[in-house]
Amino acid sequence: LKNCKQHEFQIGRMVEAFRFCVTEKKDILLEEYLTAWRQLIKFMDALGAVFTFISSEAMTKVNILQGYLNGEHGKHYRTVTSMVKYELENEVVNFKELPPNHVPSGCRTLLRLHRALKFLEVFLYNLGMSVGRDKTSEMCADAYRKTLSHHHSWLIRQVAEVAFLALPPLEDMYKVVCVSHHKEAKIVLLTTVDDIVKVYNITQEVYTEHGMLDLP
Ligand code: 1Q0
Repeated sequence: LKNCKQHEFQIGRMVEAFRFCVTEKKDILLEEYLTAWRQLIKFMDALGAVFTFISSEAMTKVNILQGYLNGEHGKHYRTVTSMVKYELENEVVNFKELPPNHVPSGCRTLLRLHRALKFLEVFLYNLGMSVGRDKTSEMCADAYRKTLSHHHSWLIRQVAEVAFLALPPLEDMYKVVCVSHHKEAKIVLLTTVDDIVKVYNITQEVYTEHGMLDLP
């Protein structure tokens, strides 16, 4: 794992994007949301080949949404609320399972990232609250079991558990957030968690309101 000055991931840039994506009207700007995700993906890639499988899965979701944003109905995809409204009105939200060759809706695609965001929140919280001697793999597994694993098949859960074992130790993770000691890391990580929570809650509310938390 390279340190923060060398590699491209900067937690600061990710946080900034998560912060910027919240509008005054408490909506989420999709473009900024995807920017934050691209930063995260860079980080996962920097962790090594084991995580490429996970990051490319996340990238697929980001690309689907970016495709809608750049597409002919792009203006309807500016925010989460406008996307939901547009897809509901045009009946492209697939409430039922669709054939595999069908292009997934923006709503179901964002839901996958949204669920993963909960995992990230809990993982960063665990990292921030750790007292220094905890294992990153255990903190990661704990976060995963409490969150994202509920939405994954048995097979994917096994793959995830194996990947966690390849996580670098805490000090190396700290280097990524550009901090050298524990107290500083704690502040950076817990501030990040706050910003993620805000984004998560807004999306969660929109999806709850429209009964879209279980899109297949
Ligand atoms: C760095 C640690 C990474 C830990 C990743 C945990 C998640 C593991 C499981 C991912 C398996 C993905 C395989 C495919 C899953 C799909 O079935 C699923 C649903 O999609 P679909 O189309 O089949 O209905 N897809 C997803 O759930 C999307 C999953 C994306 C995972 C993104 C995880 C993001 C986490 C990043 C952690 C970064 C930590 C940064 C810490 C920096 C500060 C020290």
